[in-house]
Amino acid sequence: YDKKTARELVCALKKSGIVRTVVKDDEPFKSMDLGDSFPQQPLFGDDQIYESCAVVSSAGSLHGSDLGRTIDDHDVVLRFNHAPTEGYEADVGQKTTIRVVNSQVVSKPEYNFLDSPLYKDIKIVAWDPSKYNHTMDQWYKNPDHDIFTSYFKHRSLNPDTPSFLLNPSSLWDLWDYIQALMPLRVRRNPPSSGFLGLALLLPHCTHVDMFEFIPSFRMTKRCHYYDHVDDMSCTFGVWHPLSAEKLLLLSMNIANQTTVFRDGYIRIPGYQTLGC
Ligand code: NCC
Repeated sequence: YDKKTARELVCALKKSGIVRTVVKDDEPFKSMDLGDSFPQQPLFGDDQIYESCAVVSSAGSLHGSDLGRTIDDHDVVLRFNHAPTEGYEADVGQKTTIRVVNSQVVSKPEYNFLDSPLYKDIKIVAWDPSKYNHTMDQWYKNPDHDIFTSYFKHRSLNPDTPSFLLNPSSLWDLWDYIQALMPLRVRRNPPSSGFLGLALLLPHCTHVDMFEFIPSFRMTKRCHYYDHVDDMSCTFGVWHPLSAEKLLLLSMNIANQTTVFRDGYIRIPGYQTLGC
């Protein structure tokens, strides 16, 4: 992959499939009369393009970064899981347009998915890994964590919050893309929420800035900016193919090295910008 240009890598990602969410007519939800629970409007209109988009990783190296204003200057700001802004505005900003949440956050009581204001009045994309090649019906019967109960409850409590379920086959499209470009075998686990966030935005942004996905000089062993746990596997991966994701994204980057390693973000041009 290192012989490919940024454009070739980004356009190949488009070719691997636009990320899809579950829609009304997808089985088994249609037959179960749950189809109408999904939002009527799509996550983005087909032709909707934003000038600038920010993907804010939850990395420990955001701590002390002072990137908050730079992040908030973007038209769209995407965050992950329960990563807070309150109390961390100087480093991560305060604007949130979309949150990508995994099924642990949706299903486990300690994250308070149904009641916390973090998950209201923004767009939400919730995901849970299916097994490779499983149908949606098989996934519904055997999710990794029970995402469905809380997701549908959240829909009925907050009908005006556009919250979507990711079509899990999109996760495996992304995995196939990563594996096809890697010289080594990649463990068959879905990409991290970070990679998914980028793939969601590339069709709809002139460019996407990803904050501390490639660790800057601020990197320590710290896992998250919002807690004090030290764990290098948060940055380099243990279950997700996170290092492979990061190598690929660094090759898609068009920002200079000062921006990447001192300021702490990479810039990836959107599909439309590149004419993919
Ligand atoms: O930690 P997590 O990830 O919520 O982080 C969101 C995204 O930020 C990027 N990241 C994070 C930390 C770090 N040091 N470097 C980074 O680059 C990654 O791209 C990551 O995807 C997830 O992807 O959903 C994940 O979720 C956590 C956890 O479930 C939630 O935070 C809820 O507590 C997973 N941790 C565990 O299961 C223990 C993590 O593996 C993946």
